[in-house]
Amino acid sequence: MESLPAIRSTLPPGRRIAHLDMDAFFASVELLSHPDLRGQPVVVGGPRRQDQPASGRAYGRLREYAGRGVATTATYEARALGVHSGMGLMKAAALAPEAILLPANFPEYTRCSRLFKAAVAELAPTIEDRGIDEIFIDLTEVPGETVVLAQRIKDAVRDATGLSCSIGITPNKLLSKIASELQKPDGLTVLDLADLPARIWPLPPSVINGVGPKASARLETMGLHSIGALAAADPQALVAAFGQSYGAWLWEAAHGRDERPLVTSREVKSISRETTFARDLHALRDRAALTAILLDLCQRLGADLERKGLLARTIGIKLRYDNFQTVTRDFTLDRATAAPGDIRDAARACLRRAPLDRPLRLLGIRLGTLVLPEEAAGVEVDPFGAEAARVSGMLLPID
Ligand code: TTP
Ligand code: MG
Ligand code: MG
Repeated sequence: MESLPAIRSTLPPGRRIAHLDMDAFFASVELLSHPDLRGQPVVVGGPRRQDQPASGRAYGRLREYAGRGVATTATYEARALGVHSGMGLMKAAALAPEAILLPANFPEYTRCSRLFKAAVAELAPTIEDRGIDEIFIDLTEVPGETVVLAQRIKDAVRDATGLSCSIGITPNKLLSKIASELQKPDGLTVLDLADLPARIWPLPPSVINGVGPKASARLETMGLHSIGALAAADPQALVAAFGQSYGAWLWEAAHGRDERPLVTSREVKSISRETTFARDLHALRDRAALTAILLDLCQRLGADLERKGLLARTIGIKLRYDNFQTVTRDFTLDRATAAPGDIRDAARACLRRAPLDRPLRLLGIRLGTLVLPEEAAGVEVDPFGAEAARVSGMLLPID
């Protein structure tokens, strides 16, 4: 073991933030079960698995595809032919007719996603989940030299999944997100602010997360084709063109400044309260009594959240029937809340999805996906990370 002072002396001043992104994620997962396709152009997308021809048939070629499906992703061999995520498969077929087309298998991608995140968490526990194939990792307090540590993380991901990833490490999330792309696939890029002029400024503004096609086009018309040009621009001109907040942010971003903390999941995973009734209650006949109990639970949970300074996004109910069978239902809101009224509405939505024909002995409410208010406010839009509002339910054995 290294001694603590030695470790400390290897830590650079400021933060050390990693962004890890899996390489050609869906396609790479497919290659794990189709190793014979390694080295070939492979595209994932199109028809659902159950609509595929019976097994035993050779893989489908892109040229045989007819339809309106799009590519979710493609191997780097297919990308070399011009195919990319989001491209219509007919267009992709024109570029890469001999490429193999595989249908998406989301459960398997989710399984691999959990595996790689768990492997990283063993080495560095402060992680922000950014979607199915990427995370930020705060390495500031993790002992070890940066490159050695990054390599250890890459090895752990490969051991856990058989997959490669790319990592960028810089003082903040903004730069790390850019850096992880710089040497894909299987990349490892460490940058500090002194590297900005050589490594970041030549890049187009569109590589900054938050600069979309519209802002990019506007910057083009202003003659600002690179991040360096943006950094050298008059910040007042940016504010005039983009408004105070976005204009100022653009200029700060071009200078590599970003103080945002990682948004990690909370230690407290859930808060719940439940009431066992004095006598069994029936959903219809005892509606008033049940409503009063429900409102009381919501009030108390609202107070629990307030005391802990947290907001909840997932609201679940638990019902136990007279035969001791237990049922749960949950509902994930698209924004976090601590308001008893929101909790009540979500709990009611859950109740409508539960069987209510037997007498009940217990009602419980559980709050999950707990966040701090500043995290809820700073939620960024990420189509692959965003958990869509969902309703789920399952039947539990007697507990
Ligand atoms: P990305 O990380 O954007 O792409 P990637 O992992 O395929 O390739 P790279 O090596 O450049 O990181 O997205 C992760 C997965 O999300 C991707 O494998 C498939 C899915 N995805 C879509 O379904 N549609 C899309 O438009 C994009 C961009 C990704
Ligand atoms: Mg990826
Ligand atoms: Mg990604």
